[in-house]
Amino acid sequence: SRKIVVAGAQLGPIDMTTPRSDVLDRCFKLMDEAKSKNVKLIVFPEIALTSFFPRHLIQDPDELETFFEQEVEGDPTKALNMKPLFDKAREYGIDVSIGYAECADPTLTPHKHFNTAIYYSAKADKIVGKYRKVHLPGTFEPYERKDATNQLEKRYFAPGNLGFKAFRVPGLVENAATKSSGQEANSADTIGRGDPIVGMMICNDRRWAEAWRAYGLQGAELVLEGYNTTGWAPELLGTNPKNQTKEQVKEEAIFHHKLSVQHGSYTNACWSVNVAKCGLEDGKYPLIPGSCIVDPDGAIVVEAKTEDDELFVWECDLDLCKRGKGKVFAFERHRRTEAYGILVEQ
Ligand code: CDT
Repeated sequence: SRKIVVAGAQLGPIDMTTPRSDVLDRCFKLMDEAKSKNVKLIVFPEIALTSFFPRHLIQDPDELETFFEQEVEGDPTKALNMKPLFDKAREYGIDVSIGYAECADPTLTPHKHFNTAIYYSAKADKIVGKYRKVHLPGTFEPYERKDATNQLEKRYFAPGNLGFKAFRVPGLVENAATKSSGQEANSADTIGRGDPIVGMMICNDRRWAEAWRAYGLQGAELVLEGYNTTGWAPELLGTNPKNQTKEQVKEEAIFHHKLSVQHGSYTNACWSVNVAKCGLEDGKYPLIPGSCIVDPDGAIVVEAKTEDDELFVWECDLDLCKRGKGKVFAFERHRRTEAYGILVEQ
């Protein structure tokens, strides 16, 4: 059997002044609950430990730096603000995927920053997967409209430079025929067997078919995705006939979120775990909820019910990926790469 009990750890709002220690305490509560439910993998959102700071223009580099985490001795699990979380994961024997703002090269001026997610394997007791967000939304300069909510990811982060690299995770399923130390997704003949093949994406990436297909082509069975998505901002009102009210703006944002993750999971025959940071940050900036786990047929099997800290759990049977991977989306039989040149030429 290739079943894994997976949890999404949705986080409610985090304010600009909230100390990391408060956020960690909230994360620990969710990890305690996960342990009591026999969860093997817990997934936290994008930039999980702070407010979604790219909505603010922060001009003082020292202030900006306070939102970033730095590896210690080349190891993100030792990063000052994250170490307690990974110590807990080790103690509980639970794998953790989490998003954070990464200061990658503190020797450079300005520092090299990425919007990053990592995967900690309790079995290997190390990071076995790292992803840096490729699709950075928003602008470099703040919007001219004064009441707009900025999205300054292009200003604060470099585009991810690690590609979309799937990886195998050791120890998650019993009796895995194909063992691995977590580095490489294997060739087509071992897909659907052995250690699970996992991919990570971050927020805006989920809207891009290319990101999903890159993982699909590596046989990904489980895609982990955290997000911070604006649920309301004045500039979003009335941009089409269907969002004439505040409620409709939020509804539309949730619709596009679910559409993206359901389509991505279906067309690549993989599970996806989609985890929000949501609710009203700083009492002023709403982020959509909609955290959910999607099965390889594109159906939502479990969904968070609140806009606050909440654990949602599902036993994901990786063997359910076989139908799509073996038939409608058997890429090796049906893809027509000779017709796809335009995808990379433009
Ligand atoms: N964090 C992040 O990537 N947010 C973007 C907002 C873009 S506006 C639709 C997202 O794609 O959800």
